[in-house]
Amino acid sequence: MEQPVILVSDRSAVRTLTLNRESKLNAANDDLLLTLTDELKRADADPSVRVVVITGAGRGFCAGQDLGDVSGRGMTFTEHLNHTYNPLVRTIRGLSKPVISAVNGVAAGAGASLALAGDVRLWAQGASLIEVFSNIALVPDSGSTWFLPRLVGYHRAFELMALAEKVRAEDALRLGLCEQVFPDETFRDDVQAYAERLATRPAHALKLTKQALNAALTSTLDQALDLEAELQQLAGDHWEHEEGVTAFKQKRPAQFVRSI
Ligand code: LHQ
Repeated sequence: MEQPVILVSDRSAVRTLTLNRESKLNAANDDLLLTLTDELKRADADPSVRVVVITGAGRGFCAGQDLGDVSGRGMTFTEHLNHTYNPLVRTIRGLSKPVISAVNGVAAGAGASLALAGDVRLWAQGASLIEVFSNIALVPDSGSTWFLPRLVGYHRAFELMALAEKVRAEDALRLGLCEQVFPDETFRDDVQAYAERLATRPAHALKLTKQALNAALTSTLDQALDLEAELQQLAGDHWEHEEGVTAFKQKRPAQFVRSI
């Protein structure tokens, strides 16, 4: 029987979506990309899920487009990106819940974009990222040209893209491409523990925070101040805010998870 391209598992309000084409370092075909996008939307709509983790099976995170699966599809490059990768990246950034890119191994090409797209990026010690596109004379896509210069500046982004050099975990941490690096041996448990901690945070406030940050990346200060004022009203009117203030006054931890 054929293996599912995306494995779905739930533990303690954390949904883990595992790219599952291990023998090809989870290189992406259309099935994988469309299924991953669908699963993200399902996770967003499921009230039992508070955090989503995207990771890879085996030793790779994602080697980008499956180069054995690109010809004869009858789609132009533009159509292909608009049909598969672009909706996926938009879904990740637009999800109302935090998405963790749990980079367990090599992330190359569009896989590197996927590694950068999460709200939180957690890496295994042995993971690496390669803007590999120029090796096959393509332009970085799936958001890489947007994410990378915002993280490392124009010039370092250009160098990484032009030379397709491998960025290892300790450099990724230094450059701001990830938030945490965990040992390979304990990586999956460490990611789960991190995700469970994130899942205890106020979900509604984090949804609005994500909205504000995403908008601020392309807005003026004036626009950001206006949006903050608008979103703060929504946060302030929510029960999470009342609970946070009450817990503070009662000198106890706030309880932001309510049974559904
Ligand atoms: C692969 C792949 C792969 C198939 C490893 N495909 N099999 C968007 C729209 C339209 C068209 C084009 O592209 C895009 C966006 C993109 O993502 S373009 C970039 C596409 N990706 C690449 O060019 C990466 C190609 N792979 C590599 O450079 C290396 O495999 C990396 C650096 C990722 C890992 O190197 P190693 O750790 O040395 O592993 P390996 O090369 O031995 O790969 C292991 C296996 O995985 C091997 O198969 P085999 O049967 O020989 O064991 C590879 O053929 C297979 N594989 N990437 N993208």
